[in-house]
Amino acid sequence: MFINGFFDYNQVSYGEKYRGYPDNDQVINRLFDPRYIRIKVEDEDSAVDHFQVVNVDKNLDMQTGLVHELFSITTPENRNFNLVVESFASLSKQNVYGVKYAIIPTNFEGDIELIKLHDYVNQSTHQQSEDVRVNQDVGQMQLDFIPDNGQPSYLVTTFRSQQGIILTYQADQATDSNPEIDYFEDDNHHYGYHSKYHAKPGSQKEFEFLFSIGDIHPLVNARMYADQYLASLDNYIRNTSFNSELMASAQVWQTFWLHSDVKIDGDPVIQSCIRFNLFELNQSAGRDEFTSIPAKGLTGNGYGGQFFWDTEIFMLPFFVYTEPTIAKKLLMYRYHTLQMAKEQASDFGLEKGAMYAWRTINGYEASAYWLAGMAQFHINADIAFAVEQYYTITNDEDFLKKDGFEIILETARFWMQYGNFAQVNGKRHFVINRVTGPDEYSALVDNNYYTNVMAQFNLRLAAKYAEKFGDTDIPVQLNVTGEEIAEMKEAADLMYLPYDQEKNVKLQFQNFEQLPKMSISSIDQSRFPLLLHYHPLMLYRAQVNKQADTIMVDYMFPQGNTQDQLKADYDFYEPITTHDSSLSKAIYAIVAARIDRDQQAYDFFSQAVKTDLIDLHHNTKNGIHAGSLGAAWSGIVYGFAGIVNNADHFSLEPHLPDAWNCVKFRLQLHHCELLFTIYQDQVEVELMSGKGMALSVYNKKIKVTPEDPKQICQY
Ligand code: IFM
Repeated sequence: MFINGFFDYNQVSYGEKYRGYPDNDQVINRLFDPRYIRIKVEDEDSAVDHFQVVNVDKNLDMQTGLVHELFSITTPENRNFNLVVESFASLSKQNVYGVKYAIIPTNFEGDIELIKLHDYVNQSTHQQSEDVRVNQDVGQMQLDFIPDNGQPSYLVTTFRSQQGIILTYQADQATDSNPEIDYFEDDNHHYGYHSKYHAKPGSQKEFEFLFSIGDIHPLVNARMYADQYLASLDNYIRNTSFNSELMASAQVWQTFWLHSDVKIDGDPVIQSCIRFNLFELNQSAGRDEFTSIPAKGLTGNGYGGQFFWDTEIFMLPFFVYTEPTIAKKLLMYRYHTLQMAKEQASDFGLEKGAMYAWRTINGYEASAYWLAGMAQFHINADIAFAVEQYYTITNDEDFLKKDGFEIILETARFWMQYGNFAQVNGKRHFVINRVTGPDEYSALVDNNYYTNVMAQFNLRLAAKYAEKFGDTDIPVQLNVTGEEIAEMKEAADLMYLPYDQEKNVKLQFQNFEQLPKMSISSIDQSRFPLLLHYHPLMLYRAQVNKQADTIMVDYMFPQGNTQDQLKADYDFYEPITTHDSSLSKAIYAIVAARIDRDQQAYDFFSQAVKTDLIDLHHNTKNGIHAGSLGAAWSGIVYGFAGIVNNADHFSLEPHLPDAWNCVKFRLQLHHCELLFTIYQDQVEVELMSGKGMALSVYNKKIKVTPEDPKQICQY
């Protein structure tokens, strides 16, 4: 069990620790598995004896969120029984988790005792790995039972981060035909539930439990107000049942699917995969403004459960277009951590601006390998880009004024501080040297194309909104001056963007063309991902990409590029890209679709969308690849449906895969909800709510209004 934002620090030990290196890593805590159950059969005890457990079946019902598992269990004395475990994490009450057991003896009659007691905190997984992406460390937690509460209740506190949460759970007998369940205290003063009954072969008895899991509090508060917190937690699970909570949660899922589902006619495997992706995204997203989406969702502690640019660039588009309230909360997390970003900029030695952490939970940098970590300064512009994307699609002026603009301004200030004006080839330019771009097989380069384009965008946004809010008191509050804005505009206009005139390609960074090409096709399959088999410098010194880098620019800023330019970039970077990062293939799929490389688009997309279901990177055990799940949605919407969303116009240029008869999805745009049904040769757009809007399909203009809500457009 992972709780978003519940983490501990781990001291990082460095061989040589230079100034500014973070002292601590941040690691999401792995709590006990609430499905854990101890079963005694006559004199055999699952906690002591070796019960053989075979997982016969496991299903996730994505419509309701219910996980259904069937285990066949054999005791050392050959007693057989089936155990059915059903569980769900509630979406209607975010604190609630339900688990239900059914026990069915198959070959014996005898006494069965069920004990539901969780007296440990860190669920051990015995994972040993040399993989840098796996987090070996676990937080240190302490578990205290809260006595005499009438139901088992715990206070879990962390040692170093000084956080505390409270949990409690109740048992529900469901029907009178099920054995009674009693609350008990054992000799160690640990509290739990147990039930003992006499069972016959084929008889089925059920036991239900509802957990109520508290919010994260500072340790002192958690201890001091434990009783009060507990009382409010009790409210969530009092006078209710597993089934009622499951139904309530399923209803929320139903609403989610109504607005967010993607229906694909003609490709059942991809259909299931995309739904799994959307399900996981929705499960993992922080909704309290103080958490974001960990790179592994809430399914593993790979990458420490930390937040990266994955949220803003790869996952946020899905939320902005389908669940804008969640998108806003995710952006508010960045607003609430802006203060930390400013502190970081100042500690770093900059006079102004904000420097967001490359990877973090609490807002402070947790990356111990700064070359592929902190130096990925593009995160600042990525966040500003996300603010703009949210604003242009939702027109949430209030957010922009109160929070969004400040993020944009402070990140723009960072660029002015970190970059500088300089002469390049005899011309005055703004340059940003010594940065790491998205591709983690190069580091500390000069003028990374992606970074510079993003910084340019960030600077222009700051200038645009400083002018827009010029008549308000916002510029004064944020100390914005006319000179500052003029300088930002100049920097944006003079931004240096390296370009290879001979090959006609955007250069990943200055002097990239001087590096030797690494021949990926001649490398044995066993040596991928390269990061596990080569010294980083061997990769940094070569033309080899872990993931889309310059191609990110072609994905995010398609306007102003000719087809020839997109093709040249694609043909240059695709052969040197290993896609060792799960964030790569969906992006290549989008650009491939735009340049009519239909088969490649489909191949890249179908691998990206299946990333975790086929365990593409052989590491799903450490958690899902949340960014890739989000990028797969973008693959459909930006790639196959071909949407392009400028601030002032929305258009579609579909490239549907041959196998698909049609794809259907809804988007929320400018307070309207539109249902798109895209066939091989026509697009149907239906206004589901809102005042209506104009858009275009391959340059043909259409308009949907409440009076005329449905338009069909051939292409
Ligand atoms: O943010 C990514 C990065 O782009 C590639 N390495 C893994 C990170 C977390 O997913």
